[in-house]
Amino acid sequence: MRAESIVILTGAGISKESGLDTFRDADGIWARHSLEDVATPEGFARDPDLVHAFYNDRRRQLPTVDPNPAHVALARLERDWPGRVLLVTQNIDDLHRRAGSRDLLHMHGELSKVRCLACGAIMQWIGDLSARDACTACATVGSLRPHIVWFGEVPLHMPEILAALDSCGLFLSIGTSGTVYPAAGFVSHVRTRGRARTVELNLEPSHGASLFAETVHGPASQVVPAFVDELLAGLG
Ligand code: BJW
Repeated sequence: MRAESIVILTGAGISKESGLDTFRDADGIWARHSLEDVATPEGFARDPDLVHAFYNDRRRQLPTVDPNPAHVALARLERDWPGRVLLVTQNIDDLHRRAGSRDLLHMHGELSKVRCLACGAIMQWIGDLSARDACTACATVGSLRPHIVWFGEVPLHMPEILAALDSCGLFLSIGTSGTVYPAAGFVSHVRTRGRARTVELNLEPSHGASLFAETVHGPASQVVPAFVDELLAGLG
């Protein structure tokens, strides 16, 4: 028998216990920064130095944090589950990859990549980025931006994500408030297509909690490994 495929959506809550802030919690990123200034193309056009400083700070944090048991459990699920386990993350950190997940789509981009507005090249970027840097592909100065999906921009990999949602047997949503679309609409998308089991794992009920058939609330580092254990035990 073919095992059902699993699609997992993760958000900032899964990285909270690694030491990275969420956005909308009381101590979150949007309590300290204006979303319009740092996470829109208009904000970047107005003040690129401010946006670079915001993402440089967050890029510098990456080597100081490690994957937590929730990231590790999802990598174990991908390794041990006999069907496909596609991990779709809204997070721009690299903790899923460092934990060992490989079938992974970063729908809101990646902190460790930049994109050239002149030639379209996408490249790895480890240090700080500034408006004075040159594109390593076309040499244009001042054309590089973080490879991040801001408000009003189209998230990445959407056709592949929607196709996977259409055919999955289990949709898991972990550590996301369910406020940002299109990710917040994935659970409804899955439910209108039919038979998939839908489960939310989050610290507290998200905005979309009532749309899930099952909810488990608690810190990701505890509820995710326990849920993965349960799924793998069900294989017999
Ligand atoms: C824990 C925990 C622990 C804490 N354990 N859990 C009106 C209606 C509908 C849509 C729109 C609308 N007006 C505008 C839109 C569209 C807009 C949108 O959704 N706006 C809403 C705010 C209304 N969306 C867009 O513009 C998107 N693009 C788009 O729609 O294009 C059109 C299109 C789509 C598809 C096909 C074709 C066209 C782009 C959205 C880009 C989002 N970008 C950001 C910033 C960039 C990345 C970055 O800087 O890091 O992405 S915003 C920010 O929010 C970030 C996140 O990825 C995203 C989601 O946040 P997340 O992950 O859910 O975090 P929080 O903080 O909200 O929640 C954390 C949760 O964890 C909480 O519930 C906690 O309880 C929990 N938690 N500790 C477990 N230990």
